[in-house]
Amino acid sequence: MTQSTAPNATDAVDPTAHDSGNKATDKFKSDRVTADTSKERAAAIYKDLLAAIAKVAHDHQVTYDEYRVLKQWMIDVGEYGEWPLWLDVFVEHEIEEIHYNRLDYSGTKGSIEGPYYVENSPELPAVCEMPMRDKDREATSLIFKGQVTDLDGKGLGGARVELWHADEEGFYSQFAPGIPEWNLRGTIVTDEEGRYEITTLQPAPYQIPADGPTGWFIESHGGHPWRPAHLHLRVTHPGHRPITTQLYFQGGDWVDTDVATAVKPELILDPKPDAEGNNVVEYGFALDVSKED
Ligand code: MBD
Ligand code: FE
Repeated sequence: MTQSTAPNATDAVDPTAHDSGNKATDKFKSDRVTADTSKERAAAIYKDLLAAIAKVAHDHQVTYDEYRVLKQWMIDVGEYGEWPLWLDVFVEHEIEEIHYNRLDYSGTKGSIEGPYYVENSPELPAVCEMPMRDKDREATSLIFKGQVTDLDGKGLGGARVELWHADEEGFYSQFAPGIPEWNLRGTIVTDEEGRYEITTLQPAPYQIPADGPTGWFIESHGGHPWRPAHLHLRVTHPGHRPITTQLYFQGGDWVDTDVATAVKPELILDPKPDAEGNNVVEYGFALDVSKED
């Protein structure tokens, strides 16, 4: 594997699956996770998981060659650091749905976090422009405005709207080389009425890296590697339940066939051009109150 290293932060270097995968894995590992699962529950999950695997192997009469290919592929996913990518694309949507149903959650719909969230992005005022490069300004601007409220529609001042998304080439800062650290990442703090007006760029669809094991997996069964263009958001306010979600664009490519199965009809924006040719859209977030899990 040849590793490209960016000589300086402004050089454009093509990202590799190996590079972005390992960055996502390093980020995930930096925060050692735990769950308070009982031994009984762990045993029940483990038993059903192995039974599901055994059933698939049996139903399809999986051969030794196929078993060895699976083993090699799982080793490759680890070596390319692509477990965060593969899991978030193919499994997280189910966990997300369980999460919201279990909590009996009202308010704006959630969606998956994906592998590219980074906490503590720079704070920005309620009316702001996202950190971006000159080349990002050549893309169509997106003016995204709205209000964070509680379930009764009361504005929540000081709410934090964390926004992160890919650039026009589909690349995320901190996971592709040659992009400034906080490009297209920010934490917008709402005004006293909970409002915000954010100028950013219209993101592009995202293609799963083709040159790594997640790409090979998709290719092996004739799937497509695309996610529709999307904005990632995490909206928080003290005393309210945080929400992690994504927003999509009406009529955009792959909206109906997201490889990550993370589109919901309530999360589709329909921006309209203003006199200057910027796309403008209003979308608000309603937060439920905090309940015990
Ligand atoms: C993404 O940008 C993303 O949002 C998800 C869920 C998976 C891979 C890339
Ligand atoms: Fe994404």
